[in-house]
Amino acid sequence: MTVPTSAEALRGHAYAALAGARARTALLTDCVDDADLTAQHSPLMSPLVWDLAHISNQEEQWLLRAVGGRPALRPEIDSLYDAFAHPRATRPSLPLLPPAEARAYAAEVRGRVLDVLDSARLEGRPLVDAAFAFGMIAQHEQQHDETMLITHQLRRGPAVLAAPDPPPPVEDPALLPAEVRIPGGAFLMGTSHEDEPWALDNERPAHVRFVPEFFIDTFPVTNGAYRNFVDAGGYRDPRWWDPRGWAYIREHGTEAPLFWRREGGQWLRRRFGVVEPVPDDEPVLHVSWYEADAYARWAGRRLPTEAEWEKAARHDPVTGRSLRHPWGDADPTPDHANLGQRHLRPAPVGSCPAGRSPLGVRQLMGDVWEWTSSDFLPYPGFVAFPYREYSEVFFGPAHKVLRGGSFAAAPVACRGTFRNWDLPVRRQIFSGFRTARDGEPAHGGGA
Ligand code: AVJ
Ligand code: FE
Repeated sequence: MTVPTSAEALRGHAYAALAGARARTALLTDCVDDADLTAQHSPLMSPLVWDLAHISNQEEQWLLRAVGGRPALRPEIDSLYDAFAHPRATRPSLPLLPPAEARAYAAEVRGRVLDVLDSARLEGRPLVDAAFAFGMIAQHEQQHDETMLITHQLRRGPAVLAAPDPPPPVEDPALLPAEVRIPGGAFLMGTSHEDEPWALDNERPAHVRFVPEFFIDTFPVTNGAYRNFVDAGGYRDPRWWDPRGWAYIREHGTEAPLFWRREGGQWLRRRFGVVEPVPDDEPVLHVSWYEADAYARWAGRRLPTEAEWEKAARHDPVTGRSLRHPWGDADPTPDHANLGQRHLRPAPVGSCPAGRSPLGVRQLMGDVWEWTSSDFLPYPGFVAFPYREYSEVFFGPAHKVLRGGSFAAAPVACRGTFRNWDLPVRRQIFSGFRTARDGEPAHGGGA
């Protein structure tokens, strides 16, 4: 989102971002009872009550203690909510704050944080630094809200969340080219705090990248297209798979995206407590990097690199500028992208044509996080900020980059430069992908 520069506007902006995150946290935690909040719905996830107090503990550490210079409110619980001290699977056995206490703690921290935000102390510090901390914490809460929505999807039992379906598609994908040519050349990748005051450390610094000509899918890969891969025996043919992915699907008996099952010749899926036929025209959801990579190979294509994805999303060939979002510099509206948990599913392909990139690539933001072929690595000149554990400790070949944001990603935590990452086996996340291919090789001599 566009971050204003005057102190007063900045204060209002930070206030709105914090309030928006808290409204969503309440939505996700008020709809279930205490037993549900403290239960572990999957060993991949924390109990919801852990996320709830972790959000506020981070807020206390950064906004009350670091920015506000206030004394610690509850230093004794810091280690309980340290994500590095306790793997998710072990969190239910910790002496966590019970739901009522976690909520009281959250309210207490927030009250004092708003006091810090109002107070003169903010003025005395470099505005961008202090403002960044508020933006970072609002984004952190929204990221955990997406994590909690994943927990809801893994939770068994009747539906507790509801949202209207996205409107029908505007464009007919069959009338558009299936892929878009991205011309070879340099573009500016990443961003700076001058252009994007709330950019996280891994998005910085902006730097020039040369990207050779390539072609990229106009839309994310749909369920219908992915089903052809499944029905063609794609999960039984090692030719398509990275050997580590092949070993993993053999070991786990994987034969379709997570939450899919075949019944009477039809593919059904479970989505937030409801079982429904898999809709053909929706971007495929809940696939691992290995599944995305195997589909691409089967289709005679490959995943885009992270630089290719960002160039397809941000490069304006007329001005040579890199835009904040595919559609330009304006904050997202519902016409641009399916973001922010307004719907509990990706929008069908052909939705949100106003959100297309200058080169004509559709639905890059929102709907599904898109796997790229790239490892999560620092940009040249990277500096960890404000703490190594946000990005730096995850750099390396173990994690693959996802781009674009899902239907569950909040606008405040989503932009053309935003980088997400996960292990290549993970598929409980709201992940999909699109494919790419190399451009024509440059010809020597003549022409
Ligand atoms: C950026 C989504 C990979 O959830 O692990 C939350 C965000 N970092 N708390 C994650 C995050 C610290 C992170 N991802
Ligand atoms: Fe966190």
